[in-house]
Amino acid sequence: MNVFLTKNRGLLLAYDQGLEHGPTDFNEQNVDPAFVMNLAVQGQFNGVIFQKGVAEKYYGGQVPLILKVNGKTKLVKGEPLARQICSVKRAAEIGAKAVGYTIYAGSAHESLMLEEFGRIQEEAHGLNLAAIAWIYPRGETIKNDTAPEIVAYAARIGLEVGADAVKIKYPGNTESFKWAVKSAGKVKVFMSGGPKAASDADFLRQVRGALDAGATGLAVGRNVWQSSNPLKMAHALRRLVIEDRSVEEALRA
Ligand code: FBP
Repeated sequence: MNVFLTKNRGLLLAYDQGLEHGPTDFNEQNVDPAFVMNLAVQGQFNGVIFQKGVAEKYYGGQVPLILKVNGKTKLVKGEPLARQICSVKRAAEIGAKAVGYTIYAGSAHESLMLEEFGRIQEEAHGLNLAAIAWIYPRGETIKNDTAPEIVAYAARIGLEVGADAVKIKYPGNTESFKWAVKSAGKVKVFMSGGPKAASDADFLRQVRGALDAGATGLAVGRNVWQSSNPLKMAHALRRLVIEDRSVEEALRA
């Protein structure tokens, strides 16, 4: 995981939403993967997250790559299931330093994803790649995916299944996230960005809360590339996450 860290903190740029949500997330500028690749470089991100197709055509090599090896569209209804769609070997050939895999814990299909992640984690470690698990409790039985005990459970699942890092949702306050970070043990915890917040300051406050709880960093997409000034937001996040500044200081410069 060290390749994704500066001063033990990491700021990752996520851009797999084209598969997960479709172009509805995009505007004229950020619909172009080249724009986001350039943003990852200019914004000095510690990593960029692509699906295989985007990586093959747009990954420039200047920022460490996390290749998502499973995924699904939002066109399908019912209990969520995202199966493997890229091999670990192919991820390594494209230049990835880590593979990413989403586990919908609580889904009627979770056993398939747990089994698949188990195999992928072993293959990734065999090729010296990190294995990062997006752990999103979801499905009929999950009433509130940001309830503190659900977020902590997600974090713990990451430890149990052998992830090097987990990407989990912020439960809304530092105290609850502290328990999640503790539950993850030696696994690095990244807060997942989520839909665009009402203001930049609101989003930065959530991230500050996660960092104060012991998070290693943030994996963010929409709150950066949907911003009216993506590069400015990227710089503010870098000051917050890597330089450990306050929200006010991060917003200033
Ligand atoms: P965002 O910062 O845009 O929320 O990206 C994080 C992420 O995990 C993406 O990697 C993924 O495509 C998306 O969120 C999944 O969103 P959803 O919660 O709708 O499944």
